[in-house]
Amino acid sequence: MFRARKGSVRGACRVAGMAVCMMVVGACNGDEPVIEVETSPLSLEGTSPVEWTGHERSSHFVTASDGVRLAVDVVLPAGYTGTDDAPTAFPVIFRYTPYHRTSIVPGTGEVPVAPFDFFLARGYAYVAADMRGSGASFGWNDVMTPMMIEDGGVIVDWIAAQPWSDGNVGMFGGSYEGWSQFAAAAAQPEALKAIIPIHTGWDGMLGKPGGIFSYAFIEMWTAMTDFINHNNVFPTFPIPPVTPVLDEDGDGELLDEIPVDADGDTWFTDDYAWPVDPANPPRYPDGAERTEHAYFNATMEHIAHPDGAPGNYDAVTSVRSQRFHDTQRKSDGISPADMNWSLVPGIIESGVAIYHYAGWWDAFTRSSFEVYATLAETNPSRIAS
Ligand SMILES: [Ca+2]
Ligand SMILES: [Ca+2]
Ligand SMILES: [Ca+2]
Repeated sequence: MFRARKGSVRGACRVAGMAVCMMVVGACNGDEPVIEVETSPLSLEGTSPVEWTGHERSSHFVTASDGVRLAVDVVLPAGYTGTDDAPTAFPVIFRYTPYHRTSIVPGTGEVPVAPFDFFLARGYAYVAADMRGSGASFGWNDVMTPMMIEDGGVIVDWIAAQPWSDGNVGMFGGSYEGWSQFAAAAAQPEALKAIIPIHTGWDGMLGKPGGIFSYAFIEMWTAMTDFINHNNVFPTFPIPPVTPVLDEDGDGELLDEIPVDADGDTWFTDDYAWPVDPANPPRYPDGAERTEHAYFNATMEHIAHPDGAPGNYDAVTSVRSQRFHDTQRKSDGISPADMNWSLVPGIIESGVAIYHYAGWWDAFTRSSFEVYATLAETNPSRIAS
């Protein structure tokens, strides 16, 4: 761990990133230290008092500019125990994720919100959104699809317009959820004040560290996201299906909105025709009929279809095809550089405050330092390990 103040060689680091930073620090031998890395970021000193004992969750669709419906969960503090009048508008912690905004536990129908109950107990609202092409959102994606940038801004603007929001939004999350914070910031929504990107997956070439295709990592990640984007129920898989947005039969239950896996292979996506065949529509655990089939239709939009209908692009193929930073990929014609460095002007213009958080042995330590070094002089910035 090195502790040091900001110094004259930071510009070099801005360009070259972590590896060179470490060399520069070594060369400076402590005389011209570079980056101050905080080493006690988890202190709870100064946090708001615990004044709420519960929460209320609801699900919504927010419509993107191209009409794609994005699934958003809103979790508000409940059970106020403070002595002042109970607040009705809250600052908001927003998580923008490809890994399910919330999951519903098979068998119980429970929808856990931990660890964000920490914030709820202290008077923050928690909002989580499924990226397009994931969870219960409609649409399709490739890795870091540019429309996710605009979507992030749309959702923050939507949050700011709600009566339970006090107009101040902060974001939190790691890896892809670190990138999504920079994406939302680049859209410059006025309410977004601060972000906490953790071991950020920033570089569009992160699947090719040093120029070499990290096949094992990308294959594993692709398989995992394929499972969760199909809302598959696999007995030993740690991420249950995403929480349905609509209670289409209005009985207060949500598990019954997930179609039956008719042939018992853990996937419901292979059991029914899509578009929905009115003569043989998806079946549900309660045997009741549905009209919209929102959960089924959203999930099916994530899937690559043999007839050429849009679906999520295969990440192994996508990353493999990205030979250089400026190589345009087939799915949407963008390059790895379009996924991150092109965000920088918008992030600077947003003025958002950034608290980077990384571990020395995380997969994306280099990314965290690259982004910190790039934005440290333009945006209020701190970094911790
Ligand atoms: Ca229901
Ligand atoms: Ca099946
Ligand atoms: Ca029912």
